[in-house]
Amino acid sequence: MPTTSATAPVSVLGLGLMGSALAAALLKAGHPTTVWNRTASKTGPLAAQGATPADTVGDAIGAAPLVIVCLTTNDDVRALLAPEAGALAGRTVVNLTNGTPEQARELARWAAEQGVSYIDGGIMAVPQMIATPAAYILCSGTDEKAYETHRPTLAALAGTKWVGDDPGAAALYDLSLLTGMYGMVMGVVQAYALVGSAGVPAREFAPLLKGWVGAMTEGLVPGMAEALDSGQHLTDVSSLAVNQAALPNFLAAYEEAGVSGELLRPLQGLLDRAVEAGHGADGLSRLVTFLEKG
Ligand code: FVH
Repeated sequence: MPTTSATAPVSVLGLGLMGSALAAALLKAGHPTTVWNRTASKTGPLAAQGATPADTVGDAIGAAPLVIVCLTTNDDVRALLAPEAGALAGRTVVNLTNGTPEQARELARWAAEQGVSYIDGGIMAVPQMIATPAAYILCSGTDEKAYETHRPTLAALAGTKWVGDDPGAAALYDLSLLTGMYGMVMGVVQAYALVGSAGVPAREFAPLLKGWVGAMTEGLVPGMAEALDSGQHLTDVSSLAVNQAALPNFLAAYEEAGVSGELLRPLQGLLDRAVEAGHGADGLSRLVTFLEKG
């Protein structure tokens, strides 16, 4: 993990599961850390670790040149920061709240109007991963210099990846990565439901499922990228036609087992459309082009 300048003060607004983990990591790295949360009692455990609880948002903002925000939604962020424009002027906000690219751009426009440096971030970690080598934070915005200035402080939380000067870029990458995660998680949920319907203990099935999902992801992710970038979707792995023919078996098996097929059923329509359009010999990468609205 990159080194961090432990003397740089920082303020954290929002002490939910993630905000608390971020503040704790900053404290552990030696940063003087001021914390604020709407429900003030959540500052207690961090104060015990050395944080300074602020009575008001304005006090927290005034305590550091770098203000990290991690709330539930960007509407919450906007509502919290809008009355604090004066206090924020000249400081840098790193917003690690989940949101859309357009929300990030809007916040960046608002911040620029107030003389605030705005960096949008996407945390690729759960709270328990903060300050471990597996965690990283995607960052983007129009002020790369501010990012470079505060990068050593952010390094106390996770590695950082700058993904460009479009403030929406971090959210785009974040949501795309989380999309991949949700697809995988939903597949795992469906698999446990099906196998569990026959009384197979989840713990017994877990090693098989883990190995299979891992092996599939290993080849599929780079293979699909190759097909998409080259436009060569013909496959010798597994054609859309053969997947189209097999999918009804999955849906029928769920029915037989008394398990809902709602997670996978939409795939049938997508496969049908692609095969009917003459792409039966192509691989699954072709489906990406059928999701594009154009
Ligand atoms: N937890 C995770 O694994 C993921 C990892 C990736 C990033 N996400 C995003 O991080 C944001 C916060 O998530 P969280 O897990 O910390 O969420 P909570 O524990 O529910 O805490 C929410 C905090 O937001 C405060 N809050 C909500 N609305 C307002 C508001 N209108 N004004 C001020 N603060 C607000 C809330 O305050 P309180 O309820 O304690 O008073 C919490 O501090 C989120 O975008 C994830 O998608 C986490």
